[in-house]
Amino acid sequence: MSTLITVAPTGAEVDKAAVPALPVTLDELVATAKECESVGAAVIHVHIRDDAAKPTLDQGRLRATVQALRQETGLIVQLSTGGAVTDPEDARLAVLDAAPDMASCTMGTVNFGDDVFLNRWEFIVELHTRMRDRGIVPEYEIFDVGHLASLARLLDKHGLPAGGHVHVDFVMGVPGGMPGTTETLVAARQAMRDLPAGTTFAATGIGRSTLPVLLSTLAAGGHVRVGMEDTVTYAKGQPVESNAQLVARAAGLARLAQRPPMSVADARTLLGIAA
Ligand code: KMH
Ligand code: ZN
Repeated sequence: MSTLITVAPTGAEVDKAAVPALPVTLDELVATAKECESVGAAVIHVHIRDDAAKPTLDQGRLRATVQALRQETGLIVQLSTGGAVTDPEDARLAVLDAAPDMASCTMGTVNFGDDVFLNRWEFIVELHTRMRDRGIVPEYEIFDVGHLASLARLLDKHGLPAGGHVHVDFVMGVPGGMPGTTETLVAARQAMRDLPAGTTFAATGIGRSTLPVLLSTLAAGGHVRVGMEDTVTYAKGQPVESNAQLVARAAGLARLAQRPPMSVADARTLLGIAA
């Protein structure tokens, strides 16, 4: 099977002043998206920033972002409903009003460095249900192995998502979540046994776990997420120059693993997203 590459170019945590290459304006985001598409990305996981480069869930900006990415690229647009740790639930739910192809849905609360990334059960159910009602395909974000048990419970009680396919993303190496190691990746993959047959997984490693997780997930038959949301260091002492640099590296490794980057059309089919 080919490799689905998702790029997460911005995130909510990296500081533009410290990392000038971080795309924060709409123009920067669109330019990054085009470059990443040309080197193998099929999905873009989007957080947006305000004029001061701070994270925002502003409705007008979200809609303009979805529109621009659709106009300028063929990428599948996935909006983050995780936002920043300070974002309230109602604003995170309202992200869906911008009508993206996909949205993230984090499957539980986790310590997030010195902060708490709060995801109450009722909130998760509301996200899952609203997404299904609107035909938005979720990517279930798994920060800890127990989140897979919560996902099995969610699907058992509330049914399959829009499109009928279940896709999860292991976000590894967050201080407070599961470590970004091969052992943990294998444990998480095994813990998927209670999910519907055909469930697919991607993985991303934060910071220094980026490369171990990238190599492990390719070897384990998984898909990959890369981008400056997750790492701003390409190699020891070498800052990331661009998101496309990270996508190109992932695409090269995927080819080496005989699992070349998946086309957007194939990604749509896999994830159950209408063309
Ligand atoms: N920024 C983190 C608090 C997501 O996008 O869904 C949450 C996050 C997950 O990035
Ligand atoms: Zn995110």
